[in-house]
Amino acid sequence: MKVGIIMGSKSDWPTMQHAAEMLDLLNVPYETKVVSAHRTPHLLAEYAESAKERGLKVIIAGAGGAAHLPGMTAAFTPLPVLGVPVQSKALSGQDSLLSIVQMPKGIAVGTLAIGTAGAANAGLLAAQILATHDETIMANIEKFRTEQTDNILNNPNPAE
Ligand code: RP5
Repeated sequence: MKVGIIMGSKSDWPTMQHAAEMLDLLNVPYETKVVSAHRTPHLLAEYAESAKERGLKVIIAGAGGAAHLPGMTAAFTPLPVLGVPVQSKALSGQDSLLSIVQMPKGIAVGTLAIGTAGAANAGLLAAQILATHDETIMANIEKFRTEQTDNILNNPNPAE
């Protein structure tokens, strides 16, 4: 597996499945797992500390509310970590976003948009990181981008 997709709860899956779907589309192998910074802190440490040795290249971490999972994962691994703020019920994901984005200098998390767009783009960005050293994935990304552009250019009428 090249990408690890982790999330704080099963309830995050409807959001995080969009990261998995993007990786499926681009033919990038990944694994998925529930790992909670607060409810399973030892599992988080074990997962992040072993990720590089297990061959993962990028980790996507999604969480909502007091969303410490991406930052704590980044603290335990030198791999790039992409954080997805899950849209919370109480504060619509503003809490998740601010929890993930305001990392202290020295430990980096690449923070995506709140919700499903952020999850899909996390999958895309993970593939783009891998594509710097993988021509097959690069070709898949370029095909995806061309099709996306052509789809708009070939369907310009919004009322149709
Ligand atoms: C976070 O708390 C999870 O990432 C999830 O977004 C949120 C709510 O979790 P559940 O109470 O639905 O399990 O840790």
